[in-house]
Amino acid sequence: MNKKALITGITGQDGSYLAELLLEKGYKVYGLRRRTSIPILENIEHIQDEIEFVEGDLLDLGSLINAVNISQPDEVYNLAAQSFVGTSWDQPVLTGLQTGIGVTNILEAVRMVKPDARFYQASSSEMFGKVVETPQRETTPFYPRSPYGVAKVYGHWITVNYRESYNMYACSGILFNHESPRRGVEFVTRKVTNAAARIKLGLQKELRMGNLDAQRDWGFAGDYVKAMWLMLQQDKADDYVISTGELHSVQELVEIAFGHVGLNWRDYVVVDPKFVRPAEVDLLLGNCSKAKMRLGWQLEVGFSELVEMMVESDLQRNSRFSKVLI
Ligand code: NDP
Ligand code: GDR
Repeated sequence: MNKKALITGITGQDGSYLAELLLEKGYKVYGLRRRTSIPILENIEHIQDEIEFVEGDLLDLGSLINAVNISQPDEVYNLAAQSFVGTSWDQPVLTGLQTGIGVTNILEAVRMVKPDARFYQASSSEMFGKVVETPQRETTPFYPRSPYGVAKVYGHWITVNYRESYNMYACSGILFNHESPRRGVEFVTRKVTNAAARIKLGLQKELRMGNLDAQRDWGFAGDYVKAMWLMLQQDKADDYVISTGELHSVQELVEIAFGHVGLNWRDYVVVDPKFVRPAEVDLLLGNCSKAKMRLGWQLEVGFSELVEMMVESDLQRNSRFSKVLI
């Protein structure tokens, strides 16, 4: 019998790569989708016929109970969240509900309907926030610096708590930034690669940015979803850091992206205080030795390769518009 998985956040970056991976492995994939006035399925257009969609929302417990009931999953991946850190200052309450309390809702649905299902929670390096220890690992104390980070800390601990309270197989993956051509355009990597492509094609004149000195540990989303799956295949549920162990600044990202299309970034990039955050996370660098040792997880795509892959994809996507304009 094929395994069954329920993925929340299936329309997002990670949901789409995870759905592809599970379909390849022969899973029956159910995707929780919320109602929108215009459906945006860009990331999963190519596999939508293979996915069974269930309508629901993390804020609506009844809809989650229904989704778990319909799918009777062996594995549940909770990837849904208000995931943009910047927006979390503009909508802190909604972020708290979706990114924090929403985790309790889905855990409750699983506990009530299918308590033996294995559960994955999408935790985040944003929980580390202000540097207390570097590189950061599973035991590093949390010091979140945004309403998003605070909500993720709640989601993390409620997952641990359900494991300890109900003996559920519940894991929390503390993933560092991971990117791809399917990344939302407001996140810094995609904002930069999209702008480099558009400027090259004559569709945009400049790029307005926030803090160029921020440093991150950026990996490829396609590699990271493999770690999510591995976490649910172990004898015992546990929490794992997933990262590359390499640090790069936003400025380096800009240099590589613009360099790839033969432009000097200094001619186009303008620092705009509008994009500087009220409280910044200066540096995130992960130590994922536990995942490498216990899960046998490995990454395949390096930083420059990732940025170049994203620029190439944005060149292709945007050249459609430039042809229309010509
Ligand atoms: P995206 O923003 O691309 O996707 C978020 C998904 O959540 C979308 O499918 C969205 O649906 C869905 N969603 C949002 N709110 C609700 C809700 N109330 N009910 C149901 N669905 C909802 O995020 P990513 O794919 O990048 O990230 C996946 C998860 O991993 C998130 O939880 C994120 O916080 C976390 N994470 C991400 C990291 C990264 O670097 N990408 C690193 C660490 C953690 P819709 O299409 O309808 O908007
Ligand atoms: P982050 O990702 O906040 O780390 O959260 P983002 O790409 O938004 O920012 C990374 C860093 O770049 C700096 N920065 C800018 N960021 C954006 N978006 N736009 C800009 O113009 C800009 N200029 C500089 C930011 O200040 C920051 O330091 C991501 C999300 O995917 C979360 O959901 C996830 O949990 C974490 O990664 C790990």
